Formats: sequence, structure tokens, C-alpha cells
Amino acid sequence: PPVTRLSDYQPPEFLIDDVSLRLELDAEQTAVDAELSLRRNPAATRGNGDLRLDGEHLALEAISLNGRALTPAEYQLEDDHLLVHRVPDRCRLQTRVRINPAENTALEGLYVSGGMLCTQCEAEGFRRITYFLDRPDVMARFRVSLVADPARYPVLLSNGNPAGEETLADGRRCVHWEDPFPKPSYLFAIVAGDLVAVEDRFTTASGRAIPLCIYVEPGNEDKCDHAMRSLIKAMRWDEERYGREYDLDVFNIVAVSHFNMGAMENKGLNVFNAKYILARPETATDADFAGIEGVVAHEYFHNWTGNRITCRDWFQLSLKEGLTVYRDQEFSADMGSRGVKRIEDVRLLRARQFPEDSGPMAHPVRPDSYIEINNFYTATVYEKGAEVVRMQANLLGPERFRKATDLYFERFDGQAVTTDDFVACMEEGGGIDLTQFRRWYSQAGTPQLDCEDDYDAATGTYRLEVRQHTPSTPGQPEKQPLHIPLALGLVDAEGRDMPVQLAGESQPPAPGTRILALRQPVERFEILGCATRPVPSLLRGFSAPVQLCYPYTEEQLSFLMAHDSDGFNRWDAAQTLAQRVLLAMVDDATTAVPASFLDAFREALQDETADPALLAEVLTLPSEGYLGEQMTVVDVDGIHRVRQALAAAIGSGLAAELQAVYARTRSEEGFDLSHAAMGRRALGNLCLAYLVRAGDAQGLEQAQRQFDGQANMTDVIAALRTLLEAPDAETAAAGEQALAGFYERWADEPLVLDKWFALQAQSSRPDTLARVERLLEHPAFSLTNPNRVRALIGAFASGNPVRFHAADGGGYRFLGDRILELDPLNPQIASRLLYPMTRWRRYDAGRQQQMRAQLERILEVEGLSNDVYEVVSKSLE
Ligand code: B3K
Ligand code: ZN
Repeated sequence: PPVTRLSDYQPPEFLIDDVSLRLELDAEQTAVDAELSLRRNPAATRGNGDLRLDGEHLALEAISLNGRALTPAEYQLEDDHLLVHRVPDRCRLQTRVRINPAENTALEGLYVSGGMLCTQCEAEGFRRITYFLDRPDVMARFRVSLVADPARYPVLLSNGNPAGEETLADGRRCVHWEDPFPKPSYLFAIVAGDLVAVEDRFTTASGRAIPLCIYVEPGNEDKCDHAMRSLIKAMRWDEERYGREYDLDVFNIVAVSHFNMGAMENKGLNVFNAKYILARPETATDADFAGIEGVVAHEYFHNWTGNRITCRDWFQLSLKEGLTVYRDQEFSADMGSRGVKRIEDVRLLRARQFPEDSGPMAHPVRPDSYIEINNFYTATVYEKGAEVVRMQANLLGPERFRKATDLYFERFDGQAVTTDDFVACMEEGGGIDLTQFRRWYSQAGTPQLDCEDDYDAATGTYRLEVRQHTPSTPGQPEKQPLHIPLALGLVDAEGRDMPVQLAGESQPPAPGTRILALRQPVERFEILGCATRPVPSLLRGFSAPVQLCYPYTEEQLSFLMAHDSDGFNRWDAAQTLAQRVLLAMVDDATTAVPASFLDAFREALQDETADPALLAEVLTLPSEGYLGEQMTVVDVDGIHRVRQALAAAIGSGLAAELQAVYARTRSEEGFDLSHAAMGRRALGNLCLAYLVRAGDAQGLEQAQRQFDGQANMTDVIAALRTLLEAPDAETAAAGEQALAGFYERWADEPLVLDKWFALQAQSSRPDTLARVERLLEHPAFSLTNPNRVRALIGAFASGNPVRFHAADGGGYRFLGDRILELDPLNPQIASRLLYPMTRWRRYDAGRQQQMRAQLERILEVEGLSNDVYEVVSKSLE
């Protein structure tokens, strides 16, 4: 398959100013009439005069130019494009094609979900709807008419503003939409179905009242409250923080049950995976509620960062995604707890992006080539991209950053631009030089910072030396030094911040954090006026997406965990401590836990003033996957064994403390979604899990009671999970019974049923693979529903390391089989599921060989999608 390269970018030869689309909707055969107003692009070099339009899976029925039907000699039809020979500099091209939404299991373009029709066009799905210049730098004004049987599809939606409707002679309805803002085709959307609207309204800063509608399938009206509230908060926040007001007369959201990813920011018509809209306390967990708030905001924020200003080409994807993730992270930080949000975001970055950056698919935030663009909606483009924006925001500070974003919106509104254009605005608006900083966009790999220090008591001088090194990545053997902001605090023996006075400065600054700029491979800093030897608190707030190495002693880590003024670093110290204990236990093949570790945990548990949410983060052990990443060769079984053992030791050694905290977190008041209440539930359930892991009789009883109480999904699922994972057979049997009851109760709620599948797929019981295989046959399982596939197959392969990586290779064979079944149906989903096997080099020889065998077997299959081909072939390189 062909490789697309950034260096080959050429502006489009033709532009499209206006598009009229008329879709006669039908599940099996939809007719699409398109009229494109084309004009030669004055900024492009002239080709041979032919017009080349993208198009796939389309049956062309008619084609005319400026009102005259073309003869077969005047155009040429290929599998993936249409060539119209020698077109004039300005023309109107009309086509009529037929498509079959019901056959579209790839869920790109127009497809069927339940009883409705909907679209997903990013990145290149529009070419499955009509012949077009399907690239983001072609921005057109869209007028859309939707024709359908009003009994089957009473609701007909598209982008922009409503523009009238009529009933046709044959009884069908025709609804018109007009989007006044030119947009690329990837932002086009339509939805047709028997849907109900939950309505509200938002009055913008300038006083325009915008009707807001969330469309759902009948019966789900009572699950839209939280999404609607999140939307309104996001609209307000974008006005206050960025001065961005909503621009159309209406804003619509539709929740659909078949969706390849989270949601899509189509102009004025966001389409969502139902998972990120529907929630009631009985059906959704606190994490689900937080996910909804974040994703609703993310898609809304795209209206300015993505839609009004879009990407010139798909290599610039992080222009909209990195920036919009940064914006949604900041929004959630403002809505809840900034400190806890930062921890969650870094946890995700380390769990997903760091491994990607050190594996076969490593790529820069702005990739320079791809086979299939859908493979590049990655943690690097999204999460590392957000970190790169965050570093710039922090370098500029809030006021200059706002000035710089104002400049960006003013300068590029209505255009398709590059990440470099964004950085130029940061430079100009912020008045700083980001020449070296730009390497963050072009260089892949996670930089490692090696820190060493010494202290001269005689002069009170503290010296810090920092070396940066970025390991090579595929296609980038040599790396250049980056501009890295390193936030440093120095903590004295009482736990107070010291002033960080750099050599050459005449006055000590106020005590607190200083940002040091690293630019050279080695940087040395001299800090004056340190009366005692400080404990360095490095990379506070995770000031850069790097791997930090400093030879902390265990005492220093416990000290920082208890005293660092930076909440993030308190958490990070606890994680490092736990990680060290766990890895040492693996090395020594022991299950004995050092007393000092339990003491640190005890001290934390006894702090009644701590924010429960933060405490829950501090007391959560690093995941098995993350621990594996820290080893040269991942010891799957060793990690599982010691992590279970440490959890049990915490449960038995600190039973009284855990009980006390659990009791404190159980509130008599009703359910609410405040940060405090969610924090209490998180902490209480963590305590309960430790107790049950230790076989604590009272804990087991409490878990059972909590499950039976059915108060809210957060507590129910937490209790169910602990019961299922309980070490003794009797409780596990009770867990099975609870699981059956759970199914009975929720069989008609697809999103809850997904949890039922995922719980079983993630069970650490030895017979889990057999159970997962049985569940493939369950009547509620379906390979054509991505949420179900993720719940069962994805949860097993990516969320159950010890069973997926079983030494007999059964997990690998299972995944190989599923990928080959899925690829012809839905290549994007198949390709995503491959991820755990791309990490094969990190395992022992036996597992390596078995994973490779699966990858090689997949690669041999004829007719593989580009999606799967690219990931498999790069993994084997
Ligand atoms: N922009 C979409 C992602 C589209 C993925 C295409 N494979 C959702 C988002 O990031 O907001
Ligand atoms: Zn996005």
C-alpha cells in the first residue's frame, strides 16, 4: 500500500466553494446527488487540467459538467477516485451515486446503527458518500437536503442551521440545512432516525439564545442530564477562558450505539458514542460521568480549535487534537480538582503514550508519514500533543498565553493551517523564541532526564546536573536536544520549600518552585543560600513529558510523599516507592513486604484532612501494565503475584485503618457528583478492595452488602469486582451469583451490559480465556458493535495482562483469530485491538515467539486492510 508523506504535500489544484447535497435516505440504498462549485486554485501549480475526486464504494449513476451529461470518454472511473478530463477553470460538477449504508460495517461514511442512519467522516469517510476533494484544506459551504419516509426517519439532521422543509408529492419529507461556515468534508454529518430530543438553551456572552438538543433513542431521555449540564458549562468556560462564543443558531448532539471511537465534532451536529452521553447514577460510574463531562467539552471546544480553524493536512492532526485535549483537561481541572486531574492525565500518558513512544509505532506529535491515517489518532498526537501545548502555555503564563491564542484565532479563522502556524502565534503573542522548542513536534521518543546533585555545606551551595537523552525511534536514529522546562523545588528538613536562588542572582526569590530551562545535552545549576542539604522535588506538576531519573533513597521518597508542597510530586513519590517495593519483590521472588512501606501507607491513611480523591490516587498501586514497562523483560506472572501479595499485605496489615477510612467514606446523604462525594466513593472502594483481597471477613460482608444495596453503579461495580476477585472459593461463588443477578437486572441496558462483559474479561481467574471464548457465543455479543468488542476482546487483551499473556500462547491465538474475523468487517477496530501484540519485544523468548507467530500469520492473509497491515508490518520490522 502507498505511503503518504508530509514532504509530498501540495496545495489542492481545485477548490470547492459551495456544495449542494441531496440524500434520498434508505437503509439499503441511499441516492446522493451532489453539485460542486469548483474553481482552479490560484495558489497551486497547474497539472494536466484533469480533476481528480476521491470516492470509494460508490455506484456512479449520472455525471454532468455545467449542466451537460458527460460521455464515458470524458471521465475515468477507478476504485478509489474519479478523473474528469480537462475541466474549465470554473465549473459546476453534478454527480448522482448510490450507496448501501446497511452493508457498511466499517462505520465510516453513512451507516446504520440500530434503527437510525448516521455518518462518520473523519478522517476520510466523506469519499464513501460522494465524489469529492476529501482533504481538510478544501473548505466549502454546505447546503444539504435530506429526503426520507417520515414514519421511519422522523428526525433529519445535518450541520449548520435549519433552512426549511416540505412534504413531497410521494409523501416523503424533505428537510433543508445550511451551514454558513466553510468547512472541510470530514466535518460533514447527517443523522436520520426515530429520535427524541432533550432540550435546553444557552445564552451566549453577546446575548444570543441558542437552543441545545441532545437526540437519543426513545427510553433514554432520562439519561441526558449530565451531558447537557456539561455542555452548558463548557460553552460558558470557552467564553470566559478563551473569549470564544458559539456561532450557529442551534447546537445538536446525537447519541448512537455503534461508533468506532468516543465522539465526533461535526459542525453544529456532534455525534457521540452513547457511552459518552447516557448516564444515570444507577447505570454509570463516577468515571463514566467524568468521561462524559470531558468528551462533551472536548467536542464542543473543537468548534473553534478544529472547525473554525482546521488542519491543512492530516499530519497536522495534533493542531486540533493536542490543543483541544489541553483545553478539555484544563476545563475538567477547573470543574473538579486540578491536582487530581493532573495525576489522572499523567497516569494515562505514562500508561499509553510512553509505551507507544518506545515501541514500533513510535512517531512524532506531527508524524511525517503514514499508510493509514486512522492509525495515527494516537496517544502521541492527542496526549503528548496536549503536553506540548501545556508546556507552551506554562512558558508564556496565563496572560501572554491568552494573548497568543487570541492572535491565533484572529489570524487563522476560516483557514486550514499547520502546527507551525500555531507555534508562530505562541512566539509572537508571547514574545519568546520557540525555535528549539519546535523539535517537540518533529522528534519522536520520550526524553530521559538523568539528574545528579551534590551539596557543599561550607558554602551552602547545592549543585544539580541534568543530562537529557532521547532514545532512538524507528526512522530517527539520532536525536537532538530539546528545550525542556524543568520545574524544581527544594525542600528543607521540615518539609518547607526553600528559595531557589541561582548563581549570579543577587537576591533570593520567594520560597517555591522555579522553572529551569534545559537546552543543552548537559546543564548544570548552582543554587545558593542552602543552609541545609535540600531534598530536590523535581519535575513538579510534571512540567514536561519526560522520564525522570534521580537516585532517591527510600527515606527521601517517604519524606516527599508526606511533605512535598506539590501535590503531584507527593503522589509521584508514593508511586515510585510502591514501584520499587514491587519490583524488588519480583526480583527477590518474595512476597514479604517491607514494614517501612506499610508505615508510609498507614500514615497516609490516618491523615483525616487529606482530600479523599487525592488520597485514593496516592494509595493506588501502579498497574501491572505500568510495572511491566519498568522491567527490561516483562515478568507477567511475577508482577501479578507480587501485586496481589502487596494488596493482601496492605489489607491484613492495615485492616483497622482501612475499616476506619471505609466507614468514614460511607455517607448517609443521597448521591451526588461533587468532587468530594466522588472522592469518598473512590477511597472507600479502594479500602474495600484491599480488605477483600486479604480475605477480611468483615470486608467480605461489607462488599456483599454494598452490592446488595444497589445504591449507584460506582459502588455496585466496585463491590462486584472485589467479590469476583476474592481469594476464597466461597466468596468467589457469591460473586458469581451476584454477577448473574447483575445480568438479569441490566440485560436491556447495553452500556451496563458492556460492563458485565468487561468484568469477566478482566478477571484474573485462571479460566478467564475459556470464559471469554464462551461469551463470544452469548446472544448479546456482536462483532459489529465496537463497544461490545472493546468490552470483551479489548478488555481481555489490553486489560488483563496476566491472562492475555499466558505462557501457553492461548491469549495470543485468541486475539489473532479475532483480528482476522474483524478486519473484513471493521478495520479500524481490528487495528486498535492489535496494540498489546505490538509490544512483543518486551517479553521473554517464549512469548516473543508466540506473539510473532500470530503477527506473521496475520501478515500472510490476503486482502488485509491498510489499517492492520501497517501496524503488523511495522511491529515486525
Ligand atoms: N476527531 C474525532 C476523532 C476521529 C477519529 C477518526 N478515526 C474525535 C475527537 O478527537 O474529538
Ligand atoms: Zn478531538
